[in-house]
Amino acid sequence: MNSRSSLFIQALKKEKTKRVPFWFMRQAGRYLPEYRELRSKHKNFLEFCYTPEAACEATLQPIKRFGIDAAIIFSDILVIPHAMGVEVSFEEGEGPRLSQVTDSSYLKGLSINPIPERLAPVYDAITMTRKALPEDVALIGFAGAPWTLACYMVEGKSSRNFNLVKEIATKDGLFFDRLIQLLTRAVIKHLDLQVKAGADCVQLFDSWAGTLSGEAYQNWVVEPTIRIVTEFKKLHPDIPVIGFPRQSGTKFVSFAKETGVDAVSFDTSVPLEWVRDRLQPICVPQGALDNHLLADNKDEMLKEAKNILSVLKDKPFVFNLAHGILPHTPVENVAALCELLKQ
Ligand code: 1CP
Repeated sequence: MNSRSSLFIQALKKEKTKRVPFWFMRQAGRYLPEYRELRSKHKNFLEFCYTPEAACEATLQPIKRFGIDAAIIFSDILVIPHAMGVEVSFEEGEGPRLSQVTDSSYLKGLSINPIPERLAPVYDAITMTRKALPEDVALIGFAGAPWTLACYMVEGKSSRNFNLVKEIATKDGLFFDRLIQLLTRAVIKHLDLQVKAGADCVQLFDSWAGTLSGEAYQNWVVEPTIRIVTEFKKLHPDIPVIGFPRQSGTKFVSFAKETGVDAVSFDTSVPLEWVRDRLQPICVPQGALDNHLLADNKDEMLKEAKNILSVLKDKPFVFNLAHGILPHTPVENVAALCELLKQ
């Protein structure tokens, strides 16, 4: 067995597995005491991400503690805008802050050329982590999808409704299309370099896909993903791609069909029986235990995990959460879930 024939990769390739493989979004993070300890040694979050030894250690922490089937490299989606020339910082308790990109005049200052050099620490962390991981644990590389990256770049921070980016995408389509095209090329480059460094699979996080509908969803979520998957597969035909157009509801099906991703990470916006009947026949579903249930109600959470397995285990499936592990999640709840999933 090697990492490219691990349980997780087998499932993504639609092969039958002896049990359902699992990993969790944000499996490295503040809920782990060893993460808080490591994090306290680095004053700023990006500096932490760009220190290969630290990123490698953070990636390995949940694997050592729980024996999970896949590791996700410790980094962030905002390293792409940062490498392209946007100012990015993470203020304690406030989330990300970026210098805004709101019209075509800002595009001159952005380039994808510095990506290989500026993100070299991420690729070094991947190579280091791949060497340190057990052979049967897959390593996931990732990027933010163009729409979600554009949300942060235009707004300059997180937002409740992303009104500004939607207004600009509608009123200045020429600018917005150029921004999305530029980000699409950046994402392809970053995913390519992560695979060359040792990633066994990649995931595309479109966290704010669910804020769009109709033609906008098609233009800014589906079309860029088609281009990313097409170009990526030319470079790495055997590396699985997982799409995560969060909160897409019934659009998960057309997303899967049109983009050609191998797997779709779904969430609690769709019922499990619907996932089994509509999504599982066309791609490998990944998901989708409620992260709040994991944090706040251990007994109900274990019941729901069993329910998810019973509905989806008969065809290729990867167990995950609907969204990342919350910082107040008891470690004990995650441990109990892992025990259940390994049985
Ligand atoms: O100081 C800290 O510990 C900061 C918290 C933190 C962490 C642990 C941030 C800031 N990023 C990360 C790591 C991270 N981010 C990983 C790797 C670790 C793992 O999953 O185990 C990954 C895959 C991400 C991806 C990411 N970053 C997404 C997509 C997934 C999602 O949550 O929807 C997004 C939207 C971000 C932006 C971001 N980075 C950090 C925060 C607090 C945010 C979200 C801000 C917001 O709510 O808009």
